[in-house]
This record gives sequence, C-alpha cells and structure tokens, in this order.
Amino acid sequence: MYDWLNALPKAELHLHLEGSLEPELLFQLAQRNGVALPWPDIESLRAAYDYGNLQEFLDLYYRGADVLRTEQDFYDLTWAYLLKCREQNVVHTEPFFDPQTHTDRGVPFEAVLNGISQALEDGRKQLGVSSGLILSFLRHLPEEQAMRTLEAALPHRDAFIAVGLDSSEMGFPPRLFQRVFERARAEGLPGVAHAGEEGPPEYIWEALDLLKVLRIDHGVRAAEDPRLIARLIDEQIPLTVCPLSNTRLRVFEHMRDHNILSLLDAGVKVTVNSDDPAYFGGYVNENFHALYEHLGMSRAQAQALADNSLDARIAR
Ligand code: ES4
Ligand code: ZN
Repeated sequence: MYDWLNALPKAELHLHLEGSLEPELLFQLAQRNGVALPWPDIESLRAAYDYGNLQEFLDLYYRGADVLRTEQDFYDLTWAYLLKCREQNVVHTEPFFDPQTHTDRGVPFEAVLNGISQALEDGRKQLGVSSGLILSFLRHLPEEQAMRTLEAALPHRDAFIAVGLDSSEMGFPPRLFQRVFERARAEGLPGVAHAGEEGPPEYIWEALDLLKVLRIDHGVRAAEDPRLIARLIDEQIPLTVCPLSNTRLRVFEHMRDHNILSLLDAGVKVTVNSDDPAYFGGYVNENFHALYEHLGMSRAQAQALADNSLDARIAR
C-alpha cells in the first residue's frame, strides 16, 4: 500500500515554502550568512518542534525564516522542495510564500521572488514538476501593508497565479482583507485563504462571500456547520487539508479523530497537503501514509483525494 500511495500522481496545493526549510539547510544558511541562532545544534532545534497551537508554531517558523537572506537562499530552499516533489510523484505544486516575512527584515522583494521563480522554472525544465506561485498576505498585519505588498508584486504580475492569506487566524477574520483581494482580482489574480483551521465556520463564509476565494486552505471546522458543508458540496469548493499539520497543532488530538475521510465520503472536494513539512514531520506522501495507518483509508479514497488535487489546480 505504501509503495502504491507513493506512486500515485498528485498535486500539492497547500505548501508554505518557508515551512519546507529543513533544519540541515537552516543551519547551513545561518552559517553562510553569519546569522546567530538560539539553538546550539540541529537536535535542539528539532526538540523545539513541539507546539500547543498555531501561534507557538508560527513563532518558530518566523524565527527559522530569518536565515533566508539572499536570492540564492530562496533558490536553494525552493529547489530542495522541488526535489522532494519529484521523489514523491507530486507532478504539480502551487506553493505559497510570505513576502512580508522577508521585506520587513530588509530583504528586497525581488531577491525573494527571483530566487523562487528561477527554481520553479528549473523545476519545470529539469524535473518535470509544473507549478504556480501564490503570494500570501500575513493576516496579523494591517491590510494597508498587504496592499503595499501587492503593489510591489504587480510589476511581476505574471510570476503569480493567485493571492493567499495566512498566519494567526483567531481575531483576524477574512473581512479585514476585502479590499486587497478585490484589487488582486481586478488584476486577474484570484484568491485562496486559510480559514477554519483554528477559526470558526464564519471565517469560511467570509472567505467565500467577501474575498470570493476559489479554494479554502484547511477548512476542517466547516464540519461544525451543516449549511456550509452543503454549500461546499454543491459548489465543489476545494479544501486543502493538511492532516499532519492539524495533529501537530492540536486541531485534532489524534489522527484517528481527523475528519478528512468523512468529508470526502460526504462529497466535499478535499485534498491532502503538507503545509509546513519541515516543521510537521512529513511531505505529502507521509500525510497519505498517516491516513492509511490511522483512518484505514482505502485505495479508492486515496485515488479520489489525488484526483481532487489535480482537479483543484488553479494553474494549468
Ligand atoms: C501556516 Cl499551518 C499555517 N497556518 C497559518 N499560517 C501559516 N503560515 C505557515 N503555516
Ligand atoms: Zn498553511
């Protein structure tokens, strides 16, 4: 079964490039850039990968991203992830990056974008992995700063397939970002948004009705609202679900409690994704393995999840 799952062609639609920064590369870049780290070695960094909630993870994720300084760093980060894609039969990927995490530290927007874009281009040519990049706004910062980020990105409009919304969810509802998503849409950039990971179903309604997103990232708390579930099924709105992320961040206490297969069987267009694989203990295939191991996922269910991922692509 594991070999069969690994061989399934699949797309990854919910992956933060900064969250694919493995400890080995993190330490290598820290040394290359002369950045002092709060962890004496790789083992003590790994020991810190123990989170009680989303915010505890984000604090570590932003700390780790501080080693990314040059265009070459962003190239190396993206290339390492694309090698994983090839290894795991991820034939298509639509990764996020968070420009504000870098520009707020003084790294030029173009250094970030050029490093990532060059790696994605080389991935298409040399690895056969197709891709489309999603520019994600940090929701814990004001909408004006997201708008400024969009303005900085628009001269490179063709480098993107969509805009996204991530970071701390509670207290930062989608309605706060209506204008920036509207502006992006006017430029031909559709939206996706994290919603219903830690936040209530209401945030998913807002992402759909106010931001007019094409997909919901996570969305697992939709299960609390039968009317919302009916709409997701009726409109076949994809949910990019991240099982290992959800258990690591205590959205579900144990994998056997996860609702992804119930949602699938109910007719919701759910997909399997890794979110921040370096921080959550696995890439896409390890997420599929966990569903087999703890939820008894069948081959037919795995095939449907993989088919959904290819079907829910924005870039074609
Ligand atoms: C994230 Cl798991 C998750 N949720 C929200 N924002 C994020 N950024 C990176 N990983
Ligand atoms: Zn995410």
